[in-house]
Amino acid sequence: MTAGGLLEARDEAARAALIESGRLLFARPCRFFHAAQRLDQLPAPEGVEVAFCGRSNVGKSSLLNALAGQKGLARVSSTPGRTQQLNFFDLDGALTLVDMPGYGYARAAKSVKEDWQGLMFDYLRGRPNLRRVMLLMDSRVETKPADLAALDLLGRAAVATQIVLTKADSVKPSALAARFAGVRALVTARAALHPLVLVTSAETGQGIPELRAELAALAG
Ligand SMILES: Nc1nc2c(ncn2[C@@H]2O[C@H](COP(=O)(O)OP(=O)(O)O)[C@@H](O)[C@H]2O)c(=O)[nH]1
Ligand SMILES: [Mg+2]
Repeated sequence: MTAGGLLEARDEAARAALIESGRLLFARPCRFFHAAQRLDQLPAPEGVEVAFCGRSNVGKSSLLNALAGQKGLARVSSTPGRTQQLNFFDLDGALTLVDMPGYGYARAAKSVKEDWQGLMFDYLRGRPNLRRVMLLMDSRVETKPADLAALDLLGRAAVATQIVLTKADSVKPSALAARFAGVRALVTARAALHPLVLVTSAETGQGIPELRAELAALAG
């Protein structure tokens, strides 16, 4: 197995091998196993953990369902901003996926502080097995102050962060290209961000094999 992610794949064969290991990993059963509303409720920090975050309604639950190939795994809701808990999913003992509460719903940047100040920041800063946070951004929506505030907070927590664009199917190719360029500029400006920006759609499956491959590289 390739040690690094897709960016480190030396050639087409290495890339194909990584994509295949991602496919195999996510062919294994995935199940919800824990919810935490307080720090003392976190499960034991065992195995590799990757957390997913983003603004409410960004498509986080849909993306988790698409990754696992299970429609009802994470709840998909059109009424955002409800749960303030961390939901833990076990991918057959190989990887733990964490669904974080959405931030920034109808309340500008300071809501990141309010929503995330306690449990979220403590979790991000103190979780020894948290290997990466995938920060999701909507292809249809420009980068919001809440996203920048979340990136600041992730930086302060010193968590490796990678940006994933969602709902790529919902914009024209020209708009998608512009959004991608904007996010790339953001990544270039923030050295701590992973250089590879993934473009995904839970509707069409675009980018899902690549995201699985990135996660497979982390799971090792
Ligand atoms: N067109 C399109 N809509 C999506 C996609 N992913 C999610 N959505 C829609 O966006 C809304 C919010 O999705 P959800 O997964 O609940 O977002 P969450 O709040 O971040 O968990 C729902 O109405 C979804 O159907 C996608 O890839 N393409
Ligand atoms: Mg959700």
